[in-house]
Amino acid sequence: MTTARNWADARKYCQSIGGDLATWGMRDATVRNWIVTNLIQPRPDANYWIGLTDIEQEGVWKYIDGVPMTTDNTNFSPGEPNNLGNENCGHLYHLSGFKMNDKNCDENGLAVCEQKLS
Ligand SMILES: [Ca+2]
Ligand SMILES: [Ca+2]
Repeated sequence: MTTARNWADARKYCQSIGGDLATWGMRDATVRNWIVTNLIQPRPDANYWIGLTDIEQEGVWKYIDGVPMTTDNTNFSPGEPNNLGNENCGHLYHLSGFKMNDKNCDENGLAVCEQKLS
C-alpha cells in the first residue's frame, strides 16, 4: 500500500507479493469498513485501487476473481460508476469518504492487496 501506481501496476504489485487487488474483502461490508477505518483513514490523502473493473466490457462491472458487481457487494457513491471521461477501474475515493468510484485506470493510487491464507 505504499507507492502510488496506476491500476495495472497496482495489480502487478499485489501479485508480486502473492496476492491480488482486493475482491472478497471489498464485497463484505464488515471487512471493507474495517479496512477503511484501520488502514485507509490514517492515510486519507490518497485513492485506493481495488479489484473491480469494467475493462472487459464497458458498463459490466466485475471483480477480478470473476464475481459480478451487485448493489449488495459494492458501495459506489450515488451516481457512480459514471464512466466520466472513460473510467474503467474501481477505487475507494478519498473525496467521497472512501466509497467506491470508477476512475481512469492510468491515474495513480495505492493498492489494496489481499492474499489467500492456505
Ligand atoms: Ca467504464
Ligand atoms: Ca466515476
